Amino acid sequence: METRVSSDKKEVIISIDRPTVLIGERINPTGKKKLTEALKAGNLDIVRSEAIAQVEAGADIIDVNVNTPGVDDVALLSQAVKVVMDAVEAPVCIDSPNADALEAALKVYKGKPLINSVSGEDHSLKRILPLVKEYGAAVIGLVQDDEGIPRDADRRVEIARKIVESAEKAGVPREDVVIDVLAFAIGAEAESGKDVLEAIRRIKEELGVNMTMGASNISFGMPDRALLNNAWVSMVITAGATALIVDAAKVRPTVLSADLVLGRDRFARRYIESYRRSQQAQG
Ligand code: THG
Repeated sequence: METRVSSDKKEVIISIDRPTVLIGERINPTGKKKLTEALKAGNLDIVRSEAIAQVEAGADIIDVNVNTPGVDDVALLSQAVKVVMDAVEAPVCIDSPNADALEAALKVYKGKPLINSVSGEDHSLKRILPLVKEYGAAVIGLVQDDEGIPRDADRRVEIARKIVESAEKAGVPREDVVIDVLAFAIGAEAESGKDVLEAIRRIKEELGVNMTMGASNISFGMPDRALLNNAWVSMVITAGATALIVDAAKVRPTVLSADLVLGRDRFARRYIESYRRSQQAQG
């Protein structure tokens, strides 16, 4: 199962037979005061510099989200996407809860983007899947439906199946759907980690699709978030996640280690290359 996304200069393939794909999460105003203020002022300098910094840190795809109160998402998201296309070769993950903003950005994008996201809710499937089809994109499918985010593995698998089947009915092949199993904060839902890992294993076996995950949701409210995020990243990769939404600078060494151990880094090429680069950086 290969999910292909691209810019006009570069293709990225998400597959269990290849290294884990990193989707850089940093162009997102959530919790970032400076970026929020800049976006409200229509200033996209940070968007440009964050795109470049994330690619340097090893991000393969750049998530672009400018959604915050006081910002006209429909106008600004496409501008931000253009800035990122201009700054880096990496493909873009177009991220908005607003379908009109997604559509405006799809119109200006050159290549095959990832759309973040559709959910299992009927209104979302109905609105987003035709866009995915029309623009020939790939899409992240969030396992939540009209009843919210499910608590157990069974419901997660069920909703993932509903999204994949709805996509196929809408003319979107299943390789263009990347399922996001959605983890809760471990501080709020102590049992959810196990359920999410089980859901990943079952979706891999029963549906065979690629899977992604926001790797830092798990650690909200806990001390030493980086420690938990890194442990979690190696577990979800082992279970079958193939693309992760992350701060690449903070988790890449763990991802490279997991890929190496799982036979997804032939001749340890990427692991050793990254080690050499970090040695050079230290002088
Ligand atoms: N699944 C999908 N999309 C997603 C998520 C997901 N998009 C949003 C989010 N989760 C992933 N992106 C982020 C962006 C920012 C942060 C975490 C995840 C974040 N911000 C810090 C904060 O809130 O405190 C500020 C960090 C900083 O300045 O360095 O942590 O799960 N499909």
